[in-house]
Amino acid sequence: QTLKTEENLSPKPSYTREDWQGGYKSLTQEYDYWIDDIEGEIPSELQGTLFRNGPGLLDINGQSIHHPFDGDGMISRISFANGRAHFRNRFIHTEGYLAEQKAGKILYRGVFGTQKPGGWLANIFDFKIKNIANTNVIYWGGKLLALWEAAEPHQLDPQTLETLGKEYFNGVLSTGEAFSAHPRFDPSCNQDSGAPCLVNFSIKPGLSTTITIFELNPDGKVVRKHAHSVPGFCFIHDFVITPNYCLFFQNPVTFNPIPLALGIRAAGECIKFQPNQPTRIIVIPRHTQTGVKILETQAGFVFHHANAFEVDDEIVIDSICYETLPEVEPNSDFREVDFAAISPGQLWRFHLNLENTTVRQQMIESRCCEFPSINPELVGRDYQYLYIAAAHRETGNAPLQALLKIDLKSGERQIWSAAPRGFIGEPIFVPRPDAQKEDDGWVLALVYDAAHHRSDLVILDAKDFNKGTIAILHLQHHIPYALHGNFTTE
Ligand code: 3ON
Ligand code: FE
Repeated sequence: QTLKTEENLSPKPSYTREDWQGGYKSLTQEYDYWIDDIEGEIPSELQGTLFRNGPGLLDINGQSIHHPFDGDGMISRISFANGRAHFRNRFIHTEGYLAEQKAGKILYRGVFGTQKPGGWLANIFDFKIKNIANTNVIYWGGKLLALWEAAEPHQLDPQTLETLGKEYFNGVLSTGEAFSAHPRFDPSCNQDSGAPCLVNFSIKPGLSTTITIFELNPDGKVVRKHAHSVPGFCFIHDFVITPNYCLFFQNPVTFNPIPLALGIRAAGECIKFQPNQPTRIIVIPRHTQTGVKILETQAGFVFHHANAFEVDDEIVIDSICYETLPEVEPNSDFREVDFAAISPGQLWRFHLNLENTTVRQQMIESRCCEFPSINPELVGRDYQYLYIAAAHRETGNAPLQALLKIDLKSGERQIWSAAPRGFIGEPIFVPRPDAQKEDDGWVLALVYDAAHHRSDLVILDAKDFNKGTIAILHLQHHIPYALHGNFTTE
């Protein structure tokens, strides 16, 4: 439905904090059932599996974790065939998950502030990292992989979701080596005669940072790997690709390891945003060993990019930008966050000129938004349509309650909102088989419905958000707010 302007002007928020908080309750149970509580109809052409990953536990046996990004990874799998859908969820059996479930208490420090009970004395000089495998899940080379950016992937059985072990790509990764949670799928790689390939990176931060690029063929084999050292500390969560480049935003932050060492603060709490330092855009050629370029633009913080493409002598990058990175504070409760005090994510377009190393930028969407999705055939290519989770209201920072479709060529917007009691996660665009048009397909998203304390999977027609949902699949339980996932037709 289209939002009315009076609604946006009235001071009443579009949600209550209590409703929003309901999506941050742990889900301890593992389910396995056919979804039969459905409004509307599942399109029979929608065939394949939606995998999602995110923190399933917000506490360990009643001990609250400090931040959702520290929560143990849980996979949800919704498979579609012949107009029916099946749900299954399983926790990833990481070493940390198994040990903590057995002990019934927190045994590890988390990157985002979770500390072992017992104060700083219990945490001092503990640099051990808990690979929680909670950020993304991909199906590639016949393997289902749960990803977390600071360590190696976990391989899972795509049917049962049983954890099979850690994945090292035939010895390409070493123990504990990172493999980011944001790979990009190049639909047609010019190095591989047009075959698809997966491009990913790893970050090894320090006084200078090593960025390693991996390219995997459709069999899941690493076919290209190269490493580059860039000056300064990097906190890089995501990147974008074009046919010829990998593009990274080096956010202006500093890292002070002392409170980490002393057991007072976790790693993520030692990162400080530097508003007077520029953001650096690191341009790494995919297929030559030399030619890394670093461009500078104004300060800002980017977690996620939507897409990038090459046009004439420019590279265009679309990204969700924050004015600052709010610090994670040791004695705070994320459930009590003051939304109004935090800058919203907004969509910007950057134009890079590699010849004279200049950057131009313009804001495309000022409404608070996160979790962009596009047609997978257009990754790295000029594109028209972007789907993104957004706040119900046009202005201010607020939880994500709506889905926004942006036509980047005409500027037209379409919005579908689950407010006041629904809260939305990452949308995924799924092309219709044999689609001819870029937006011929569906947008799938999980919505937490506070009225029933359960989650729904909503299916929208990507061509027309204004006609409302095609189907709403009511799950038998809630799914804690998730991070990322993917749809596979294999
Ligand atoms: O010194 C380094 C600093 C650092 C922060 C060492 C390091 C590599 C261990 C490290 C680790 C970074 C990690 C593990 C980052 C993980 C991030 C994560 C799990 C999620 C990020 C999510 C981002 C966004 C924008 C989520 C938005 C969510 C909503 C709008 C609400 O649902
Ligand atoms: Fe992410």
